[in-house]
Amino acid sequence: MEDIWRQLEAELDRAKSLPEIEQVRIKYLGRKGVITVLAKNTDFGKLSAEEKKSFGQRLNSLKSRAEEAVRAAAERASREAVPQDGATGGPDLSLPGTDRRLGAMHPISLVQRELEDIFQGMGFRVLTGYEVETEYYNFDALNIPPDHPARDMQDTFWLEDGRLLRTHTSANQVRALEQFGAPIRAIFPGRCFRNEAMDASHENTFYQLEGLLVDRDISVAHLIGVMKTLLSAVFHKEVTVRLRPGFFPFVEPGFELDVQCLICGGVGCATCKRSGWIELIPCGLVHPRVLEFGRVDTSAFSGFAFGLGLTRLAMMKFGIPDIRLFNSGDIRFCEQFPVSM
Ligand code: FA5
Repeated sequence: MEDIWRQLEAELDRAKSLPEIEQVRIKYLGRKGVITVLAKNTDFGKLSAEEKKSFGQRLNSLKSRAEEAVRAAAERASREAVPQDGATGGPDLSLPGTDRRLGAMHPISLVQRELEDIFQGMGFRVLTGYEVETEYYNFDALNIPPDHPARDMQDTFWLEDGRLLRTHTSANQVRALEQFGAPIRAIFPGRCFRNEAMDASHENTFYQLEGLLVDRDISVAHLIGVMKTLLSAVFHKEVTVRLRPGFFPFVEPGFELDVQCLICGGVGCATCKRSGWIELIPCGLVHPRVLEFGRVDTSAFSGFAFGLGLTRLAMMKFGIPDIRLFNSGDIRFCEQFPVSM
C-alpha cells in the first residue's frame, strides 16, 4: 500500500492540468482503479479477524488519503489555470478582466498633479518645503516682523520649541532663493494650517500651491500671462476673473485675483458667501526686501509670486459645495473622483 501511495503522489506531482489529474484519479480510484481492485481482489476469508481489521483500516486510510490528494491537486490546478489563447499559446487577453475594485485619487491630489503638469510645461520646477516651519521663514523673511498686524490674519498652531505649523506655502520663497538663487521658476504645493473658525470655505487644514518666478525684467504682465494660461488649462474654458488690489507685506504691488464662482455661476451661494466671486489667487511682485532676505541682487532681478488656494480650486473644479468634505474621511466622497485625469 505504501508503494501505491508513493506512486500516486509522484504521478499527481507530474500532472499539471485538470485532465491529467483526472487520468490519475481514474487509474487509482476509478471502478477498475488500483486501490479499488486491491479491495476487491483480497480474499478476506483467508485472513484472521485481527488481520482483517488491520488490513481494512490501512486500505480505508489509503483510499481517503488518495481522494484528498486528488482533490487538492485539482483545486491547485484550477487556481493556477491561465486560459490560453489558441493562436499564440499565450494568455487570452480578450477575456474580461477580474472585477477588482480600484481605489480613487483624492480630488486634491488630482488637481495638484494637473497643476504640476501645467507649470512644468512652463518651465517651473516642483519643490516641497516643511509643514513644521520656523517663525523666520513663515513670517520674518517675508517682511512680517513680530509686531506686524499681518500676523493676526494668520493665527496658527505653535510647537513648544518655538516652531509653528506653516500658515502658507509662501514660507518656501526665501528657502528656495537661498538654495537655488536667481533666476528661478518653482511651484510649491503643500498643506497649510490656520487656527480658523470653520465654515463652508474655511478649514484649519487646507492646501495651497505657491509659485515663484524671479528673473530679469519681470513685470505684472508676466504674472497675468501665467495666471491666464493656468486658469484656462485648469477649467478647460474661459473663466471670468478680476484683479483687485491686495495687501501682503511680501509683495509690492499686491493683488487678489478672484474667479467668478463656478458653483453658482456668479449669482451667489454659500461657497462664495453670496458675492458671486471666489478669492482664488493672491499674488504680486516679490517685495525687494524678500529678495534681499534670499540674497538676490535686486538691481538685476525682479519677480512675481502667487499663493493659490488648491483646496478652493478643487471645490470649483469638481463643484464641491463644502470644504469640510475634504477631510471628512467619508469613503462615499472619495469614491466619486476619477483614478486619474
Ligand atoms: C496667503 O496665504 C499668501 N501667502 C498668498 C500670497 C502668495 C500672496 C504670494 C502674494 C504672493 P491668503 O491668506 O489669502 O494669502 O491665502 C491664500 C489662499 O489660500 C486663499 O485665497 C484661499 O484660497 C486659501 N485659504 C486661506 N485660508 C484658507 C482656509 N482657512 N481654508 C481654505 N483655504 C484657505
